[in-house]
Amino acid sequence: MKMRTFANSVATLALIAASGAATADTWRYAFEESLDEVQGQYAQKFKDYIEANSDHELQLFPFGTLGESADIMEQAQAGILQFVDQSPGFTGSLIPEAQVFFVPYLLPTDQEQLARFYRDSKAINEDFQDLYAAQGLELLRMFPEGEVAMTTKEPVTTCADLDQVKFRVMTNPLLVESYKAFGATPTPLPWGEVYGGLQTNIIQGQENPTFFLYSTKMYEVTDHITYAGHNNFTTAVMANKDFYDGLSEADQKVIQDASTEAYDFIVEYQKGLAETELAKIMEAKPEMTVTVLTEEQRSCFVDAAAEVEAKFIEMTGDSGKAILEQMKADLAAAAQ
Ligand code: 6CS
Repeated sequence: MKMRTFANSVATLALIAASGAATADTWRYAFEESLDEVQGQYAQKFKDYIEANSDHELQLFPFGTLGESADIMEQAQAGILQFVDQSPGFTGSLIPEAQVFFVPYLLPTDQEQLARFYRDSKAINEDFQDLYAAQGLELLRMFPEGEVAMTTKEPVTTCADLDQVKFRVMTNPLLVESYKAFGATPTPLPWGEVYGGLQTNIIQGQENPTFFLYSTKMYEVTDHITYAGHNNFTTAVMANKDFYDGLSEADQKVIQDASTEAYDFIVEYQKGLAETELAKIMEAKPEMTVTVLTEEQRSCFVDAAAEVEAKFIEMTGDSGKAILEQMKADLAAAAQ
């Protein structure tokens, strides 16, 4: 090869390497639910967008294929996975501030307000981005999965009914404090142990959004559904930060655009989902009771919120306090 041609080829290769443009890679994305549940629907939209707008391919790994939530997070931090969906319910020990999502009654139940909040919130799109980045993660998007309901073996109409109830929560210290304040005996467990735990009576209650109560057949192992309006399930999708930072600007843009596309889709997808899935539960098990607590009935849960908020600040200090205040400001803005 002539010297000039060789030099040109080296320069071209260097340019390609710098831009990262010419490689068609296979990226791996794991999440905590199945393909037809909310996280799986989001992941499929994200994949479709990436594959339609780049040469890259995305491999999806639903719940169970690579382990529990804690396992897929480890794999994402190690760079074995490029993308991971882990809910703050499992991120509490890694990023204590992420527990803010478990201060009861902080998030509204109104779907439109929530959709605006997750999309525009400074706390989420700036402050949490920095906190995730410090753990080697590029936070791409947080989104809601629906109001959580308690499912139990005995009826719940007030906090006193949770006395002596071993209540499964995600492995999150503040959620433990929350259910303590509600009067229950909180039992943190990974998701894979919940159905069996209820079946064998190791636990007698758990909480999750309505669609998940149907899809995971929680109605088979509990008899009562109670809505106290105390929380909305939040989840988060992120990329391994070294991987993300090493991408070309064009690839980063495709990922950001895919996140926006998937977000808009998932918010729309969930409209009316709680109602349709509750109807399916009632069809499968007509004797299931469904109770929406009155204001009076939920007052003890509301009262517990102040205690849990104080606990959150005790656990996270100034940084948690700042996030909490920012979230409140963002929620107020989203209410308008
Ligand atoms: O309660 C849980 O552990 C699970 N709940 C939902 C709605 N998604 C994934 C998570 O593992």
